[in-house]
Amino acid sequence: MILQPEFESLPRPQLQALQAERLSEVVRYAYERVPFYRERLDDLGLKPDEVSGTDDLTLVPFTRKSDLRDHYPFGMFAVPMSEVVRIHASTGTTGQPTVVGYTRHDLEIFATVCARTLAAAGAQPGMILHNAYGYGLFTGGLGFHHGGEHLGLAVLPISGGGTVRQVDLMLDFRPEVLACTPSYALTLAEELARRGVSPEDVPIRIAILGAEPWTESMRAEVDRLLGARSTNVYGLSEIVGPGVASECTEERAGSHVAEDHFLAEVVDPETGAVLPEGQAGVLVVTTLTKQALPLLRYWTGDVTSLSSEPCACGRTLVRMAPLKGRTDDMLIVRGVNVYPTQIEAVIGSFAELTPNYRLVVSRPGRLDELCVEAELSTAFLLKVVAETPGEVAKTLCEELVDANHALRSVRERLAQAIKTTVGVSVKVRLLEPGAAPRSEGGKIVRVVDERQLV
Ligand code: DLL
Repeated sequence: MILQPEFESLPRPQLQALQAERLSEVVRYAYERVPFYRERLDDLGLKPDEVSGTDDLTLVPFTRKSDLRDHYPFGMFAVPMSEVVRIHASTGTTGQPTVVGYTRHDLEIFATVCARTLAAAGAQPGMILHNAYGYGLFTGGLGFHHGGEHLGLAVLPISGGGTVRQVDLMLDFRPEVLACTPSYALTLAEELARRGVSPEDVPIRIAILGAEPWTESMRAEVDRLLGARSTNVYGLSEIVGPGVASECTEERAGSHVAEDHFLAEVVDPETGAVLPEGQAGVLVVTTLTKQALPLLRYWTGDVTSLSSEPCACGRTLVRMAPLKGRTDDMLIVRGVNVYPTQIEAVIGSFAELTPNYRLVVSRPGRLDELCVEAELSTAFLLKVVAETPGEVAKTLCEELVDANHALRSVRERLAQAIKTTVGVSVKVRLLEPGAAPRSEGGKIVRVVDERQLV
């Protein structure tokens, strides 16, 4: 279902005209109300009316996370606190959190784009939404809460964590719609499988997953275990939260950007030049309608590409490809750029493994070492145990793997496949089922870079 066809299916020339009009308004608004933008543009000798169309946007410099940090907490707000009705913050891995404010109007936009996301995934009034995104400073929980209510869903504000209770309620209340991170969807699926609930008996039919990178193989696993059809949702707190872009259930091939509210560009990470459609670079977003925290050309750090190819769902909004990673969580291992999602995709092609893994980068000598800790599936390990005569050790130690042909083969084939696709030699450590980190509702930490600790 398309919630707002008047915007989501607007012919592109009209959509671009709307963007141009809103862009010139927001540039003037930011210039008049945010000292940071006034100084920036004055320093360049740029008058706000010189940015009258989207082509002029390249005149405006990028806004970076460090700019928000330098004006911590409220220095970039464009309205007095009397007009702010909500504050969120994202806890970065380093430094101060990024603080975001919303006026009542901003919250309406936030609820609307989340409602669009739910509708695009197939949710309809009358359905129950099991909302397991974290409630609190993180935007996921409250974003989908209000989005669900806006669409007319019955929202269960369960938040993240407490997996056993989540599954109890899921089996009692029978929600059709699940919203959470992809890693938490797998945690829930594992708990359901542990209880012997088969996918046909899991009530969930629609899962709206995002907030962290995931792959097609992970999607296949979630869909299979839950008996659901999952879609991807992208967003970031600085821009609004979830709902900046979302997949439609028809194609599930890239996320439609809510372009009437957010103008997307993809730029070269080195030169900052705008890249043509189809080329991967850093996503840069300009808010077109936000009041409390308007952002001009915000450097998201997320690596993607755009496509305006027509879509079967009828939306005309440009689509962004699933994230390749972030410019800043890209690992450089012995000079090779490695995105964790590339390794995740290789792991996903092994039936013997679960999608759960951890990457540990260290520098034991002078050279970097990347260890891929991959988790064996219960079914495969049981098969190995059944076929192995004699006593089998309870813990999966290196010696056991060395001594067992089937386990050794998985270890070698995985290392080889990663070497071929990613171009870097890795050490593989096989973990017992359940031993890799699991999400308790939040974003999962899959990469440990021990090089930074020395
Ligand atoms: O993660 C907002 C959100 C909540 C999105 C719920 C989707 C669902 P932040 O905590 O500010 O906001 O983190 C934003 O998370 O820049 C991306 O690097 C990453 N991210 C978000 N969605 C996806 C996704 C929320 N679908 C940062 N795929 C972004 C990959 C994602 N990465």
